[in-house]
Amino acid sequence: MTEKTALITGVTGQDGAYLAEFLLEKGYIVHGIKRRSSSFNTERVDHLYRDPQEHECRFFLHFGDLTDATNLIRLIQKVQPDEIYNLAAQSHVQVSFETPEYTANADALGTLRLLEAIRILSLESRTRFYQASTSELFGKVQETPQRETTPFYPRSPYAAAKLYAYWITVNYREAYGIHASNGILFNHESPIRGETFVTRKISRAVAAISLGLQDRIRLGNLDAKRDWGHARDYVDGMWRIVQEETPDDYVLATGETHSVREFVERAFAVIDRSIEWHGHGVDEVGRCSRTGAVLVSIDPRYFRPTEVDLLLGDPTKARERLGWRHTTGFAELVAEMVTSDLKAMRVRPAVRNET
Ligand code: NDP
Ligand code: GDR
Repeated sequence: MTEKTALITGVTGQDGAYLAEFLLEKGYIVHGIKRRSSSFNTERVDHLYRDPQEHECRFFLHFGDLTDATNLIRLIQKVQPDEIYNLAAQSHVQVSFETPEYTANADALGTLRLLEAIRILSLESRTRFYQASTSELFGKVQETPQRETTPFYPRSPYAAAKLYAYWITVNYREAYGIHASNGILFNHESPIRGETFVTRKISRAVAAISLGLQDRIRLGNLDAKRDWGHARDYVDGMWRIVQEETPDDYVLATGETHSVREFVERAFAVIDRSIEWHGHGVDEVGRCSRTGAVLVSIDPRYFRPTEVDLLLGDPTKARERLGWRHTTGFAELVAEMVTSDLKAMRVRPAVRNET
């Protein structure tokens, strides 16, 4: 069998890093697109990097951006990928309310630019395409558990942009015969999750509080419920979707849901600390709880103009057709994230808690 070549957009993100590692282990040549940044932004993939001059080098990074069509066309022409995984996105829901136009440009039009590049370069029958679609498409609850046939109702500029990306992927599959598929992935986390998503914000706070670097955590909506899995499992699912003979759209989820409050409780249980919950408007002066419990305060800054209250996925189609199922459960995920942050923070103490 000839060696396959994959191109990953968003390779410097959580999923990009796990996927690059997964594909390299499978013997792929992996090309990733990274953005120019004024500070280092390749920390998650540095361990995979080799000097391109080295004989055995199979991992390559290129500068690029989803908002730059000429760059994408040139890169795809150069790499001639068998598979493109479009993971790049402005992926923060709350930030999308602040930067709606940019989010649409990168997340919606960026997807179109990649699909057009495939057409322009006449790669329709060679290059398979994976689109990182999201459970945020389901938004306002129409049905639970949510499955491939559940109607979409986006609740943020991010979700609206991803809705366009979802449908343009379906349309290019139907119109031009491109092997293009959507993975509708529910939340998935890991020790390398971005620090401003709620799970990692909590696991880092637990570590900082445990080491005496911080004495409280401020959060938004504690009642939101999410179907949280481990990113390692989900990149395996992405690959399985692309290997199917017929392109299609699949939900990847654990089939279990938990509230943000439950995540907090389980995370502090790892360090055996009790919690004192404070509603918003509580005095900010008396900071340490008299009981020695950890303070969790509600901060309206983290509320969203429109919220997604409940996500719970039904991964039956993926299980039956792809043989995919998650392997890491909720408790194990929380413990892994907290333990990893405790270890990291002992070496490099750090407190930063915006967004
Ligand atoms: P991250 O935010 O960790 O990574 C996003 C990646 O996209 C980063 O590499 C980022 O680069 C890159 N990026 C952002 N904007 C651009 C741009 N304009 N041009 C090129 N690259 C860009 O996200 P995740 O790894 O968590 O998610 C991967 C994908 O899956 C995203 O599309 C996300 O929306 C989607 N998704 C994620 C889920 C999850 O629970 N994690 C669930 C469902 C879908 P940089 O490092 O420079 O910021
Ligand atoms: P989400 O993830 O919006 O589901 O999108 P996030 O972790 O940001 O929020 C989950 C829930 O927690 C509530 N919340 C807070 N969220 C953040 N970030 N910070 C807080 O302090 C806080 N307090 C409470 C939120 O309101 C929300 O209900 C993620 C991203 O990875 C998307 O790219 C992806 O598409 C979806 O998951 C599936």
